[in-house]
Amino acid sequence: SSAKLIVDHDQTTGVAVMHMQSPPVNSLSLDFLTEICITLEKLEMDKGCRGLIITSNQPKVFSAGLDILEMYGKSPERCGEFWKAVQEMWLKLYGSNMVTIAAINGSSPAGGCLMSMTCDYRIMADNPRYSIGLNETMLGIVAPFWFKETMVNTVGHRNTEMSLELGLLYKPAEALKIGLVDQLVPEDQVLSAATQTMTKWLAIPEHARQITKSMMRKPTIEKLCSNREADIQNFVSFITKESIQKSLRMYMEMLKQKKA
Ligand code: CO8
Repeated sequence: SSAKLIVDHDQTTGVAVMHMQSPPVNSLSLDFLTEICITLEKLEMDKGCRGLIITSNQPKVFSAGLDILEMYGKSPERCGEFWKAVQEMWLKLYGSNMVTIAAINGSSPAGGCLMSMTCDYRIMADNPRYSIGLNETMLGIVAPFWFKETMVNTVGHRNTEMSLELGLLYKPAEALKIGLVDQLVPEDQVLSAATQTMTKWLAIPEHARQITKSMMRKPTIEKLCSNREADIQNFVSFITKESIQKSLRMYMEMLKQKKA
């Protein structure tokens, strides 16, 4: 593994832990997405890997979501390439045959929340400073249909409608209440809890579990697979609009001010 991803693959248990460490906040740039996809592909092909835990090595943040700088001031070609990589990561994670568990040890907005929702199970650090959700509307952008459907599949239609319209970021306790995460544990126990849960999931007859997972997720996956090019075109024409570029600029300025 290279610098931005540390993968610990325990050959005896068949469980790999993927630690994201792309400073400062694990934002998903084209490079980072590509690296994640290559790693996922390798693990998926490896018969000795049956479970994957995703976590962060960055303090306080699981992932800040898509790298906003990849969507700002970039050429349409570059935006298209970026979006294709976002699709690719989602397809690999949502369609994985492995048991996938998100060990959410920090904030997880937007793309970070999407990544978490592709997993079979989510464990979050019980720290009220952290939040998780699809906050796209707060940036003046619209979560694509497959983000929306991943959330509907996780927390139901009503919770998704309210979340997306208001761009809500939930504290851990609220996220647990609506089922956006499955379990809260003290911060220092996120990884050990994920390992424990993994053992339970890996005890289920594997083939039956995989077919069941595929049955649950197939309609959403197929919808993107049969519309990939149109979805890319849609993203590119939306994100390159002057008004949307302006919204992103304002949002980035707001992030900087919050810091000062
Ligand atoms: N992309 C790029 N840079 C980022 C991002 C990001 N997503 N998030 C943070 N940064 C930068 C900050 O600007 C800051 O930069 P600098 O050091 O140069 O000032 C640095 O990372 C550190 O950030 P903070 O100081 O804010 O760090 P904190 O630990 O205080 O907070 C948070 C961490 C909570 C993650 C906070 O940074 C945050 O809220 N970030 C914004 C998260 C966000 O809103 N992401 C949304 C991205 S959009 C997305 O994922 C889906 C888009 C779907 C597109 C659909 C269009 C059709």
